[in-house]
Amino acid sequence: QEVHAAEMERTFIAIKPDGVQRGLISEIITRFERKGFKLVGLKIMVPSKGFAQQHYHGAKERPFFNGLCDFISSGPVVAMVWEGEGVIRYGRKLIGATDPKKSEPGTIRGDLAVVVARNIIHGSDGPETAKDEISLWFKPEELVSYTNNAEKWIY
Ligand code: RTP
Repeated sequence: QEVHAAEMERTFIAIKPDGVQRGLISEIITRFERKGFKLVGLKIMVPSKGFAQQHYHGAKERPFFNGLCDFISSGPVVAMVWEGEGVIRYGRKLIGATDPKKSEPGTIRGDLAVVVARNIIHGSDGPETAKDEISLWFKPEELVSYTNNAEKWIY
């Protein structure tokens, strides 16, 4: 396998404890994979509450912050890094609006979730957060760079 010289855009995607408990891991991975994005990091872990607070530090002042961090640390989370052209923005599109009541059908939350506090998935909202979240959840050596055969047909 050839190794990429220039690195492509990457985003951090997490399947929250509700998505894991509901058996939606493969469904979610399938949607990103079939689109043509490439999985370059993957693990399952139960984050500590402190870790959840770090991940959601931007929402510290929100009324739901404490409940959210309790929830995220309540069970296994599937942490992933996906790579591809425009993956940060388009990943958010695949995921759908934060509140599943407003997510379009065809999106992950639109098809698979009902309430905002159980919206099954997280995706970085921009290049800066993507960089921060990837380095919070993954060590550099846990991420792989590789070329797959499909890529020459996707790009
Ligand atoms: P996202 O990227 O997850 O679409 O959402 P966001 O960061 O744009 O939105 P934010 O309001 O910061 O929410 C982050 C996550 O907190 C949970 N949440 N719970 N009322 C509630 O109980 C409530 N509101 C939001 C959601 O899981 C949301 O994804």
